[in-house]
This record gives sequence, structure tokens and C-alpha cells, in this order.
Amino acid sequence: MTRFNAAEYLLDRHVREGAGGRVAVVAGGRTLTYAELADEARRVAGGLAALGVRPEERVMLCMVDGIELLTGILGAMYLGAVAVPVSTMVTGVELGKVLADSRARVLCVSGEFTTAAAEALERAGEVTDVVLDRADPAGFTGRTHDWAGLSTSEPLQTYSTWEDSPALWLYTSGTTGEPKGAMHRHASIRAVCETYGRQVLGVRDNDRCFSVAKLFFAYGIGNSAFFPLSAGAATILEPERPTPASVAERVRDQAPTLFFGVPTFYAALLSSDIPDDTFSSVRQAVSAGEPLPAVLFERFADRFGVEILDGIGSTEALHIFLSNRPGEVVPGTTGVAVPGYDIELRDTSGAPITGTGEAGELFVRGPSTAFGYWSRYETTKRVFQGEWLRTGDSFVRNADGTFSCLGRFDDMLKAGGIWVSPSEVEQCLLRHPGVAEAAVVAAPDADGIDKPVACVVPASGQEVGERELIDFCRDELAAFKRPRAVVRLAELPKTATGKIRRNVIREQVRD
Ligand code: 3SK
Repeated sequence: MTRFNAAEYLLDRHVREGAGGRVAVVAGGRTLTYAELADEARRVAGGLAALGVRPEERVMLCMVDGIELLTGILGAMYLGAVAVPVSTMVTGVELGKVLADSRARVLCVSGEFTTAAAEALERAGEVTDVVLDRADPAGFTGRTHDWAGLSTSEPLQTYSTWEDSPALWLYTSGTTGEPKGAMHRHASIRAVCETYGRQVLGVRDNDRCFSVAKLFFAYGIGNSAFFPLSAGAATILEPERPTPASVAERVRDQAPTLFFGVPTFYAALLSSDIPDDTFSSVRQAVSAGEPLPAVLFERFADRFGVEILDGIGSTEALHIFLSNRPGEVVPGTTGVAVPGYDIELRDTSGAPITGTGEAGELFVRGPSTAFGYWSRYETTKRVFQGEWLRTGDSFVRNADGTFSCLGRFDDMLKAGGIWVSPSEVEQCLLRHPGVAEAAVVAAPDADGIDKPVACVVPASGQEVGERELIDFCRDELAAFKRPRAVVRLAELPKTATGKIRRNVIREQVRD
């Protein structure tokens, strides 16, 4: 086995190669070069070591995107400890669950989240030290420290990790279920940079990356940390929750060349009145998390003049493994396997599907798969099957070799005994100008037989009738696929990563 440390790979390599003076990060009015970022991350590592953190122990970070979170993650990696950035969109009870599950001894918190953190700590007795960034320690009972002290500690030399040493845990709960920590190794970080980052996006040192997905998501940490830093490029970090207006302002100030969003956010940008030249600095936009409907791809290209590259990844695979290619996008598809990854579709008996047009569950094999879930033996066995990762997504292989997502495998619905893909019906509804968002689920008709029902969020200022929408689907969809009813909603329930929670909608519609 070979010695390898992801923080050294992302930072020191550039310093050694004479690029230490290049801008690495722009955040909250501060700009740090590679040499400065490496120094600050090593100081954070020194500060964590002084708190007693040892290699392989977890350091949980509940922080806004910024230099503190970035150096916290990289500092933990220098130390050989495990960085566990967690969602800032959870309650104190939810944070307490992941904190207790991870058995982290140190919790780092931004001022914005001290109430949730104090509540979480009541449920996580093993935490000995809390590091607070811009926060009053008054509400905390245990040992507290100020981030400024941590980040000005004596810099630490890299702990000698191996390629397979644990580096990063990312908690995921999917669209349902309990949070579970996917455990990633140092070499997987290099793997996603050398596959999707280099061979699909072609990130280079003059790129500037800006992601609306935050660093605590697998998608966000690749976009905002791994890809730019591995290439010697710059990352732009934004602490606030993104809105179309705030993103437009940041894009105008910082001129990113790579922009990363999710379909819901692209829909929000298109519904907003931001100027049409907002994205003129962007050479490539990227989407993941949910399939990007062809109509959003087309509207975005028409209005903003930028191509969106749709792909799919997972927290368990660390980043995107199936993607369109720049300049060769097939709208409405998720493209083809990223170099280094193999894709297989399997039917319900587990047999591979090799032909086109037949739906199957997507399995992926590649160099960045997690070791498994922390302390989840049964779920790990179900999802990590030898070299293959079972995604739970239903896909179909198209005649041109691309793959299209049909939704979650368990979201497929049967109408009149025939399988219907909710996303096919949703794509059709989204082509109607009065529809901003759509989700299709099965609900029993008067005879108790499941039929497709559409839940739609109307586009702002638009009125759209049930009959009109059902008729609108007539040209494109076979009768058995057409929604039998339309329910108007103010918003669709979503997970923290923007995936539609069809199980919640299903319950609402059935009530
Ligand atoms: O959901 C996705 O498509 C995704 C992409 C990259 C990394 C992580 C995830 C969940």
C-alpha cells in the first residue's frame, strides 16, 4: 500500500510545484493563496491535535461554507483524522443523532448554528470539546474554544496516512430513512478529481468554481473543494443560503467559469428576473442530484447562453459517475459512464439488462466507492455488493448508448398493470409554461386501482387548470401514463439535496 494524504495532494503539491502564490479560495472578503491555505489548514490540524484529536478519530463540522470549514476539513485530513462535515439544515435533535452516531469527540460550529449545536450536545455525551466560530460560549456547558485560537496554533506536519486510510464521512439519509455515514478513504478524493473532475469537466488552473450545493454535500465538496484545488484553480465560497438574486450578485462580482447547481435551482433561476447576461463568465454549468428535464436545459441555454451538463452521482460513490459530456449533451439524458466507472442495469431478479429500452436498477463500479456505512452492517451489505454499488435508481439504456433516469427504483408506479416512470410524466408536465415544478405519484382511483396523479407548483403568476394539464399530456403520453388528477401545491417537499420526497407526496395525495 502507498502513502497518500488527500490534503497534501490538494494543497502542498501546488506549493511544491511553484504555484503557492495562486489564488485558492475567495470567501467572505478574504482571498487565500495555496501557500496561505495550506498554512492555515496545518494550523487548524495543530489546534485539533492540541485538543487531543488522534488519527482516525472523527471531527464533526457544522459550519457555513467559508475558509473555516474548508481549513477544518483539510486540517482534519492533514492530521489523519476523519472530517465529518454535516448538514446545517437540520434540527438540534437530528444533529444530535449524527453526532452520537459518529462518536466524534470534537464538534466545530459556526455562530449561526449554536442553538442546534447546544441541543445536539445533550444527546451526544462523548463530545469533549466544542470549537466555536464567531459565537458566544455562554450556552455551552463543556470545554469550548474559539476558532481564531485553533487556526493560529502551531502548524502540524502531515500524519503519514495510506491511500486507504479513512479521510471523510458524509452522512446521507436518502429520500427516506435514518442518516448513515458513508466512509471514504484518502485515495477516493484523488479518484474523483482524476475521473469526473479532469476527464469530464476538464478543470484547469484558470478556472473559478462556484457551487450552490454546500460543502457538506458530496456534490458540493467535490465542486467547491476537490475539483478546484486538485487543479490549482480557485473556489468561491458563499456562506448564505443561495437565492437567484444572491447567486446572480456573486456571479457578477466573482466571474466563475464553472457553475454547479441542481434542477430545482436552475428552475428558480429561470423563474427569476435576473439579467440574461448573468452567466456570461461561465464556460460550463453542471447539474446533479435529480435528472435535469430537457426543457430546463433548453430554456437555460436559450436565455443565459450556457450549456448545463447533467450527471448523476451519489454520496456512496463520492461524486458523479454517469454524465453528459461538454459540447455533446443529449438533453433529457444523464449521458454515459464517467471514465473509470462501469455501469450495469439489472432486472428485479438481478440479471444484467444489456439491451435498450428496458428499465432496470442502476449499479455502478468504480474507484471512489465508500468502504460502507459506519456501524450499519445490514444496510452496508444491501448497498455495497462486492465491487458494485447498488444505487436504488431506475434507468434505461437508450439506442444512442446514453442512459435516462426513470426515478427511484421504488418510485416507479404501475398503472393498468404497466410500469410508468414518474419522471417521464413530469418532463411532459414541465413543458407546459404554467408549471414550475411537478411530481407524479400513484394514488388509487374510485375503484381502488392505482393511477398517476400529478402534483404541480404553478409558475409564478400563472393559473393552470386540471383539465388543461391533462389534455396537454395527450399528445405525448399514452393514455395509461396520463395523470388522472392534478393537485396544486405551493411547493414540493424535498430532501436537503433537493430530491423530491415522493413518499411524502404519496401520503399527502392518498389522505
Ligand atoms: O445526487 C447526485 O447526483 C450526487 C452527485 C454528486 C455527488 C453526490 C450526489 C448525491
